[in-house]
This record gives sequence, structure tokens and C-alpha cells, in this order.
Amino acid sequence: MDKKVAGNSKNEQLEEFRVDDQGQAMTTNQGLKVSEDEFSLKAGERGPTLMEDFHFREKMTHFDHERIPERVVHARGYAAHGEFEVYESASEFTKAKFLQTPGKKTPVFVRFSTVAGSRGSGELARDARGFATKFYTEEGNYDLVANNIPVFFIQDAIKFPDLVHALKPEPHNEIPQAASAHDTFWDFVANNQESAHMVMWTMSDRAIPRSFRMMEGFGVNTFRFVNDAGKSHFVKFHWKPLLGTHSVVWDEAQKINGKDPDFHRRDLYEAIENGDYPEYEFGVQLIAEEDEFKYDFDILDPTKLWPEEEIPVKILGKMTLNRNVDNVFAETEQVAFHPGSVVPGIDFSNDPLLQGRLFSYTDTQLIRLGGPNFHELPINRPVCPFHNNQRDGYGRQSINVGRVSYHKNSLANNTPTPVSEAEGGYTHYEEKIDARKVRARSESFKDHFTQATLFWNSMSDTEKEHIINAFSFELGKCKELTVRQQVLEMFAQVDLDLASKVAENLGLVVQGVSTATNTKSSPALSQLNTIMKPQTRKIAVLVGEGFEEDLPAILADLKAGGTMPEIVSDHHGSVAGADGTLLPVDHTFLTADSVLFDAVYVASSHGKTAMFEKEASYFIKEAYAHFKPIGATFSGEQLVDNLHFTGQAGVLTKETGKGFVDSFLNAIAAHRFWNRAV
Ligand code: HDE
Repeated sequence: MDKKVAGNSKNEQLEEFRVDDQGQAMTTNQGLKVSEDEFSLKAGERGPTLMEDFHFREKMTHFDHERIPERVVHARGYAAHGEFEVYESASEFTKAKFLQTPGKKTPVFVRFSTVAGSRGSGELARDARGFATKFYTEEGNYDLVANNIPVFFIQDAIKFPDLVHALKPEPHNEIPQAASAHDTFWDFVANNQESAHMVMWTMSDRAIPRSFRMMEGFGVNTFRFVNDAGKSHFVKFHWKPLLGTHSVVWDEAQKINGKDPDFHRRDLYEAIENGDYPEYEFGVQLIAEEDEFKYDFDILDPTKLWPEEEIPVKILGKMTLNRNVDNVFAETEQVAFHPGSVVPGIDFSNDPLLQGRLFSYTDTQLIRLGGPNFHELPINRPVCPFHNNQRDGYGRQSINVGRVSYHKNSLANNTPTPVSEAEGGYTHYEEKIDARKVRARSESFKDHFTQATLFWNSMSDTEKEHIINAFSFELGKCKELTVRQQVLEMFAQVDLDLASKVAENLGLVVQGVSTATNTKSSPALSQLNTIMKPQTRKIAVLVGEGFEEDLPAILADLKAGGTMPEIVSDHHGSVAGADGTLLPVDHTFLTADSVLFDAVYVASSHGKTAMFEKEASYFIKEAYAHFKPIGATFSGEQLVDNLHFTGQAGVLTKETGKGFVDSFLNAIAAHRFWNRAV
């Protein structure tokens, strides 16, 4: 896509800061042309380097200072630009200008992330994912700093440092990286039981997404919408991906981390470069102020979700990500999100997690981005003008002219001046508060298990099995028996069957009595009920020399169905069909792996080398073990038959032509076939 597209105010603003070095003479940062960049200035060819070599000093000093601290959480992330378009006016509930007019577009920047790992960690960690969106609105930046899980581990922000210390690699040996499968995390869980609900989610398939393009986003905290008349609603924010919500399986996730630790960013980057722009609908759940106490959970408690069956998600618009960044450091790394960046019509609730978040983000950015002027970085600048009396500090870019930098004043006619609400001035919602100052948790926050059980009840049998396996893996990695036992006792309060099955895998028994009684479920929570489509799915097409002449037409039909067939063979270059047609090879068995694809299409049983059959069989076996659709035609059927997979769910042989393509596309849309006999 043309980076210089007009009509997107953020993109036009960024254009002012883009620098293209290509074709230019090399200079120092002072603009001095450089005559030599490979040799430092020396006293004689074999002599010592001289202090006066300002070019060497400048180049090395800059390099020495190239790194900034990574984010204390959400360090590993990837971002893209896009736009948000309104479907339906939200004026009944909020006066936020960017949500008023159907068809109105607002530029956005979205950063996805894992939470626990360092900047260079594998992207398929079992973890929550960040999903942070900056809307560059005409009233200032609005940040929706969301996750792909709708609840959180803790109820009060003061516990966040404890949670993160427990989750991060253990301090005495810095192990394990980007993983919750260790003693301190589970010790925290067992001793801070408000985490029960979120842990159910992080042990579920939600924590190993197939793609950033296939994840839901949730604002987690309860916010407020306020309309023009001053009426307030409590609101929870949602993103719903138009490709549906899908995950990989745990064995696959671990292997992807080795084969391609950049799997998620590569997927996002390539989809955008291919024009397959990721899309997410934006929705809100609303509760009128007067209904605050109508529910059997506290709507300010961030460990609780609002069941969508009870409080439906109202879809207001759609976000499309359509442009990759030019420079990952300048944009993705330097972007600074803050849940406190709001616009008129959006306000906060008293959710104690949110209240603490409102402090933490700017604070952490002050150290990460080196001072108070990070709002001036191109990626963080609002697209509307900004004026105040804040001055100076590291890296200041604006040259504020004039001598007045205080309010009130007469020398500048008392400007810049605050403006009234009617003129767009932000006013805080005048919530009435009559309370005692206390350090306490509300009684209404004390039920930690009912919704954890709701989540469990809502899972399909397959999803339940994955959760049992996830707990068994994670606790199996804990060294301390007491930690394992405490966690078992805790999750027996969610569901005894769950805890007993995990206990069995660990060679332990649940000792206490389960008090779990909730029998409710929420179908919206199961990923089996999501959107299923084949679009943008990657197919590994295993092809050897002498392939059948119908193959190119089948591949064209698969592409027309929106999938991405890629040729895998035993050598690079191209493979020749029986009629002499050449197909360029995208990958060999050495560079590709079944875990990097959604489906396998076996079009040949042999290749140039004897290794073809062995390598192809391994490829198919692994895809089968991960429940992926497998299609086979021509001699490829034989390979699948040799493995005794013919006739199994999601294994398509014995079909040809258009019939094969249609069935295969349907199978790919189904994502996985959980009901395989072996
Ligand atoms: Fe964050 N969180 N968080 N968080 N969070 C940060 O800010 C924090 C929470 C989320 O791509 C930090 O700039 C506290 C919930 C995302 O740049 C930090 C608490 C949700 C990102 C911070 C929470 C989030 C962050 C670290 C509990 C989902 C990455 C770097 C009270 C709604 C944004 C930074 C990006 C980042 C604090 C809990 C989402 C330390 C204190 C709940 C997506 O300020």
C-alpha cells in the first residue's frame, strides 16, 4: 500500500517525519559529508585510533545508546496502522465525537503483545495477549488498552507488582522465559485466589492464539460512557475479529516457538502486505447507572465478565488494519499507550484495577522513553493541535515561542485558556461519593469462583481436555509438591472433575471438599461457536517431480477460495509436472514445517530424492496429530493411505476436481478436527 495515502490524518502527519536515506550522500548528524566510513582515524596505518576522530566517536556513541529499557510487561509486541469506521451512531450513550456519525473514519495504531516474555521471546507463549489501540481523534488521542482475555488476575492495582514478580522468570536463575509454568507463579495463584477466573482463561486455548488476526479484544475494566445530556452508562469494550477466534494446540505452539519465534508478527505483517487486511468489529456492553447493583457480581470487579447472553454486545463500528509500520523502533517500540487518554464522553469507573492503571502507564513511560516529552514522538502526537504551559525536559522538540508559560496571565491574554464543556473542554463525570477512607476490599468482590466455574461449564469437551492438559503441564513443571497440592485444592472449588483429572496426571489426589455449585454456562465463551471461514489460511502443498496436469487448476481454485497454497518440495527452484508445467517451490522440507501451516495438501507421493516420502510422511503425521485438515489427490492419496489416515475426520481423499476443492475449503474453514480416532 502507498505509504503516502492522503485522507488519513495520522499518516499525513507521519509523512513529515519520514526520512528516506536511499540515494543520499552519507553525513554525520551535524550534516557534514563523510568521506570514509570503514576505517577509523589512526596515527599511522598500524597505529592507535585518535581521539579527534569525531566521526568514529559519533557513530559509536549513537550505537552504544541504541537500546531503551523494554516494557516491564508486554515487552514483545508488534503493531500496525489502520482506521476505524463507525457503523452506527453511539450518540445515545456517549458524546465522543469519533463515535457519532456512521461512515466517519478515525486513524488508529494497534500494538499486539505477549505479557510475560522479554522483547526477543517466542510469540507462542502460553500467555494473555495485549491488544492496545490508539485512536487519533479530532478531540485528542483515545487509547483502548485491551487484552485478549476479558478478566484479570487481581482486583486491586496495588497487587500488580506482586503478580508480575511471580510471573516473570524466577530471580535467582532467570528461568523460565515467557512461561507461567513455574513455582512462583502458581504459588501466587494459590495464595491469591481472586486469580481463579483469569487462570481458567490462561489455561484455555485463548492463551495460544493462531494469529493476532484471530483474537478477541476486551477492555477488561469497566469504563463510563457519558452522553450530551450528561447521562452515564457503565461500559465494557470489545473487539470481535471477522476471521473468528482461533487457537493452535499446545504441542504446536511449543514447536512454532522453535521453528519461527516470529510467527505472529510474520502472520500480521504478511497479511497486511498481501492486502488481507485484518478486521475487528468494535462493540460495547452497556449498563445504565441505575442498574449498577442488579447483577449477582459487582460490575466494578475486573475478575468478572458481563455474560454476553445477559448484556448483549452492541456493535458500533469496525477497525481495519491496512498499513505496516515503516520502522519498528520508531513506531511500535516508542508508542506509549495509557488507559487515561480519553476524550469527552468516555470516563472512568471506580474499578480499583483501573484506578491504579491510570497512574502506572505514564510513570513507566517516563523511564522507558527517557523523560516527559514522549508525547512529541511522531507516533504519539495527536492529530489535533495541543497547547499548554508544560515546558522543557529531555528531548524537547517543540519550540514554544513567547515568554509566557504560566496560567493565569495577562501578557498573553490569559491563553492558552481552558474552555467550557460546550466548547469541547473535558469535564469529569460528577459522581457523588460519600465514603470513609479505607484500605479494604468490598464484600461484593469476594466471590472468586462462580465465574471461573461459568467459564469451565461453557467449554466444549475438547476445550476442557485442553485446560486439563494445560494445568497438568504447568503444575508438572512446578518443583514444589506443596504448590501443586494447593493449586489442586483451589481449582477443586472451580470444578471437582477438573481438579481430579489434573490430580490424576500429577499422581496426587484432591484432599478437600469442592463447594462448586454453579451450573450456568455462557455459549459466547466457547471458541467452537466462533466464525469459521477458510480465508487467509495457509496450505502446505507437498509436490514432487512429475505432478499431475490438473494440479495448477486445483491450486488456482484454492486461491480463489481465499486460501494461500504454498509449494513445499524436496529441493528449491521449481518442480516439473508430467506435462512439463513448472511450479515454483516456496519451501523445502528443511525450511518449512507442518506447524507453520493450517492444512496440508498432498499432491504427490514421491519427489526427486528418496527423502521425499519420508519427509512428506512426517509432515502429514504431524499435521494429523494437530488435528489439521489434510487433502490428498493423485499419487498423494497413497502416502496418506500408507499412514492409515484415509477415512478419518478431516482427511479428504477419493474426491477430485471441484468437489475436492469445495470439501477441502470447508474442512479448512472448520479449523481443526478434534474427533479423530487415533
Ligand atoms: Fe497493563 N501495563 N497494567 N494491563 N498493559 C502496561 O505500560 C498495568 C492491565 C496492557 O502495547 C505497562 O507502557 C497495571 C490490564 C497492555 O504498549 C504498565 C495493571 C490490561 C499493555 C502496565 C495492568 C492491560 C500494557 C507496561 C493492573 C487489559 C501494552 C508498559 C492494575 C485491559 C501496551 C507500558 C503496549 C502495558 C500497568 C493491568 C493491558 C506497567 C498496573 C487489566 C495491552 O504501565
